[in-house]
Amino acid sequence: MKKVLYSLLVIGVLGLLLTGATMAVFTDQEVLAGNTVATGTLELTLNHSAGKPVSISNSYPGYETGWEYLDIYNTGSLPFEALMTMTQTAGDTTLYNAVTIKLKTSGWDSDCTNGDGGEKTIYNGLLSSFPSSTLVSSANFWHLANEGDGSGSPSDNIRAGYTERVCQKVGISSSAGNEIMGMSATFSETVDAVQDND
Ligand SMILES: [Ca+2]
Ligand SMILES: [Ca+2]
Ligand SMILES: [Ca+2]
Repeated sequence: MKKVLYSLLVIGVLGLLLTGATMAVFTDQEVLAGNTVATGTLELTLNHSAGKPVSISNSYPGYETGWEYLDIYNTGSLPFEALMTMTQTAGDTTLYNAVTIKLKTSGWDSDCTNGDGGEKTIYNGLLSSFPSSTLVSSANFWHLANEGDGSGSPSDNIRAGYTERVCQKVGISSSAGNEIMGMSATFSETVDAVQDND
């Protein structure tokens, strides 16, 4: 029995030696050094016309402001989608529910009022019915920011270094009546910038 074990041990050692011998191969190696990964920045700056935020007094059913605007400026290094949300922050909800808003892009130039063919309506209706997180940077709404967009398809983003001008009018529904007399309401317009992956 001892002899058999000894024999097995010898075979094992020989096996290891043989294996060791076959593993002695030539090798070579080159290194490609200096790979670096860095992240970009996603940053939005909101500018606006002198008439924004609106401060309307003595309004009435059927009242409407002239065109004012918000400029959504991509101050980061990555393209982003711009989404808008309207929120009542104070005052009478009865009046808030009678406030109307028109949103459109300024078209082929920065002028909200010249009615060029690129001016497209984003929303026209009651402020309280404005869908939250509405995409306002789609090329369906033609605007300066997306002209010749090379940052992906669909063209639904604002490129780094570019500005989209969102024109707007605020008014009071002409179907409102005495129930809104002598009231006041305050609202916020929130713009969210979301990383654009397509
Ligand atoms: Ca225009
Ligand atoms: Ca895009
Ligand atoms: Ca997108």
